Amino acid sequence: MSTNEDIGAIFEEMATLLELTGANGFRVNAHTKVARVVEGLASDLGDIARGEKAMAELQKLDGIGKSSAEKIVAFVANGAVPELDELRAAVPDGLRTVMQVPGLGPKTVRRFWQEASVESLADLEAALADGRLEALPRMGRKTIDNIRASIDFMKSAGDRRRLGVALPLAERVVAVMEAVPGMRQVAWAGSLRRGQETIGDVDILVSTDDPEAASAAFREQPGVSRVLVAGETKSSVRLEEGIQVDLRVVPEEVWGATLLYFTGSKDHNVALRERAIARGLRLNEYGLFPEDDEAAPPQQRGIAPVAASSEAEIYEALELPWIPPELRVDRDEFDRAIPEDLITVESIRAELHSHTTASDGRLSIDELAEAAMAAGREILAITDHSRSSAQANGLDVDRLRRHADAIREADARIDGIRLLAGSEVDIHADGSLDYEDDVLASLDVVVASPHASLRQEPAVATARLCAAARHPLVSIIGHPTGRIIGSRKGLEPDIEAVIAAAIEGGTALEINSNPLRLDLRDIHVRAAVDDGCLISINTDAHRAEHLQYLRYGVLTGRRGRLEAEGCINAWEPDRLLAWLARGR
Ligand code: DGT
Ligand code: CA
Ligand code: CA
Ligand code: ZN
Repeated sequence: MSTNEDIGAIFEEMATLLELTGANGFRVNAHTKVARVVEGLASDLGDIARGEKAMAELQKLDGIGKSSAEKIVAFVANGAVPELDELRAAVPDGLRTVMQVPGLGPKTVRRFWQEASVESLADLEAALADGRLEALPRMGRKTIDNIRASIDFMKSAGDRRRLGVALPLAERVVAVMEAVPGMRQVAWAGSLRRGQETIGDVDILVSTDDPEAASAAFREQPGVSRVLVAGETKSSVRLEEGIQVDLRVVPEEVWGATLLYFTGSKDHNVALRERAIARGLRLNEYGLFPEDDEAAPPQQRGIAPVAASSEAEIYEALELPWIPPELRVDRDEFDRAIPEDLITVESIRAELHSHTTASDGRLSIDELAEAAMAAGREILAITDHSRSSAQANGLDVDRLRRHADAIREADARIDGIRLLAGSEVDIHADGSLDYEDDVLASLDVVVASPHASLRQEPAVATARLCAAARHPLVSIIGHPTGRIIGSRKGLEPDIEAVIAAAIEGGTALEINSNPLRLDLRDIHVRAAVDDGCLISINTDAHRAEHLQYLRYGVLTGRRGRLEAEGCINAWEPDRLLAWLARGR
């Protein structure tokens, strides 16, 4: 994290803690505002706060007063803010977990704490069970039921990590291993290589001339909180982030067989072994061997494998094409042709869903355009929130018109990227949209997304999404279900019906690449692709770094058999622009 992000996080935490302690709304908002300002700054606050005129310079920034400036200076000088430490001491630790229960905000949590002595998740469950919460004034039956459902959902997610957490950690471990002398090959396998939305543990394989050095480097790498296994060919550690990483040291001659085995899925492996048996062969993690009815493993008897060094060679010996890891699930990857042109990060040319400071993003139009260009996009649609998303500073019609003018003015001025004026329009609970048709028609792109009423009955949700998908002025349905992985189930529509409506309306369904969302999810993408529905992969960037989420959306698309032809973001820019302009 940069200093600005650290300071932003501190002010956000202070705002939450202040709200929990019952501070007045004005103070709470002042802290939230500082967090926003700080995180959106291009210059490094560390430099400013270390400068001679730090206090004066800081107070020149919008929203930063004397006391905020003092906190920033204190943090940069000592790495601590006394007021924050006091707040942390005043609020029970367990309330942080309670705050994570979907649907519970600081105001409600404060009431539970003050009026029902809830100081932890366990307390909350007890208070639900013994009727203490229901006895509180103005506490509806429905709210209580929602809290119960949210806790169940939180628990069922278990301790799996999101792809967006596990992948950067795996990259860090791979970088450590690649630097070890004698290293030949390093790769991750398992659910991570298959691009699953959540990861149980990270599996790393290496082949090296110096196994001892590799294992030592792995166990002694920065960020290890515990060594769980320390063997010659297998080590296992827990990282400070709470995730387990397994290392296997593999002879280079059997690299392919081991990579294949540890990539899984288990079901895919089982199916491969059955295929081997049917061909008089035996497949294990050391290779594909001729079957000879001996019980002892062939590799221990000096039997030479038919294939072992590469995955492709093993698949070939089993009369299969090489199957991309994202498709290794044992559903129909053995029976269907492998898609020839599976979507890749490199093939994506357009970002069609993004936010600026006009609503809840952190960058100006120019900064976002710059960031998108740097990330290699040729087209950028700026789609700030619509008026009903008040918490996200949604735009009323007047502001929207002025914003669209500003985007078009920037487009005329900035070379190297095409900017499109758009909106992320709320889909109301009944399927109607948040702006009138004449407003929508004046835009280049309309992303219609559900943000509120995400606990609807499935049939109502289906009708809602279908209505939006059929609307002639809607280009894309954004994060169609609104789910948040591990914390909010979101809408549960009849996905086939939504796909049919999208095809009828000429609308693309989004894969939102934010690793908290991945919405559409893999199986829904697959259903859409099979039916011939167009897909749009977007990052929903609120900051420059979010543009890097693209890879998570792409992995999800690949798991859904999405090819470049079916993804509008991969089209030739002229083709995409013509498609977006239809009916406007
Ligand atoms: P995860 O970690 O729960 O997200 O899922 P995976 O798929 O990474 O599973 P993991 O870490 O337990 O094992 C990695 C791979 O190793 C797995 O995908 C397939 C292979 N594997 C592990 N144990 C077995 C097994 O008992 N039988 C077979 N056929 N394969 C296994
Ligand atoms: Ca794993
Ligand atoms: Ca594992
Ligand atoms: Zn958005």
